[in-house]
Amino acid sequence: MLEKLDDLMSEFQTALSAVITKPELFDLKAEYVGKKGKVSSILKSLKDATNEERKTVGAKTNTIKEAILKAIDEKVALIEIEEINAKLEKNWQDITLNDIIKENGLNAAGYHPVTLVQREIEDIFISMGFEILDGPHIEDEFHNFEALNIPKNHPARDMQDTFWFKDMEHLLRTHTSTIQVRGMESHKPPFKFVGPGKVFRCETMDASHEMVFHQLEGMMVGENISTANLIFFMKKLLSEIFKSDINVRLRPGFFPFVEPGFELDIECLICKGKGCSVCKQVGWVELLPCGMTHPKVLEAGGIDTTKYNGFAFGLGLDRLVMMRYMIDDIRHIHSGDLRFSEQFKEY
Ligand code: FA5
Repeated sequence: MLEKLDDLMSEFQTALSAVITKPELFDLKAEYVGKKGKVSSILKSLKDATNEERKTVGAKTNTIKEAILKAIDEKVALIEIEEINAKLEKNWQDITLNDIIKENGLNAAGYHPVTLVQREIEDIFISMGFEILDGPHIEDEFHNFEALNIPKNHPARDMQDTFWFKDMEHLLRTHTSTIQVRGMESHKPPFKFVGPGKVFRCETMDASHEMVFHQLEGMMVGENISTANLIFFMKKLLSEIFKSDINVRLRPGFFPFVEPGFELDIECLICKGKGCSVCKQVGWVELLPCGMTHPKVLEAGGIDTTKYNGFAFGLGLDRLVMMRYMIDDIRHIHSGDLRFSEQFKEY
């Protein structure tokens, strides 16, 4: 009987080494240590054996059963590692090998069009000596309104529908002009910077209005800054981005933080000025409001207005992206739909 058990163990080991998959392994387990398996039938056959035999054979059978179960557990772990390795081998991608990925038509990651245009604009301004600044999405009343010459109860607060926090002192910034205030707080003139970022307004959405959208603020403060300087930088920005002649118009615009203030519109490139849902049938798109910084704003920022002045602008980044890539509805930009973003894939 003891010999029979030794044979059973070596038979099991040979069978185990031939097993490749988990189902095969579970079949083998049932065959040897299952309820009706080979080990159980040896134990059952002991009912007619002597006490002495039952003791020695019983002990050995249990040892063998444990050895089989242990070997099966080890084999499960081995098979699982092999399965993972096989998956990795089949699916691995070196995301740094973009050219190879592109050449083979594989599905590689790319940047969102807003990121692409934002980076391009940042490069344009860096090349002209501007810094890039950032600011928080959650702001206080001072940075979003008061320091920008929009005191409490000023009708201009209603120009931007605000998401307020319960304390009615904090809010989701409604524009990147907050970055002007933070920039003035942290810099001594002369300085020039741009600050891109998300802004939030509780607005009804349509083809050109989102509740969460992007702006890119710009500010330059120094001695004898003029409207001519402002127009130079605006023209430079648009010519670098569109790389072709586009029709623009400058008209007076009211913003409490600039005086004089302007609205710079571009002819709608979606309909070529004929009128469509993006430009609300007027043929022009509001893109780049700007103006000479109001002295009250400079003073709130701690700047000596007897010596310095400046300009500021607040570009509507999503609308620029729409014009650049002929996107006829702003809601595509935040859709998260890969069929949309894959069209702009650049690396
Ligand atoms: C402002 O937000 C001012 N802070 C801009 C500014 C800065 C003026 C510095 C002067 C000096 P306005 O609310 O017009 O202004 O928004 C600026 C631009 O953001 C608009 O021209 C438009 O291109 C874009 N924009 C405004 N509302 C939305 C919206 N709901 N969805 C998408 N883009 C929008």
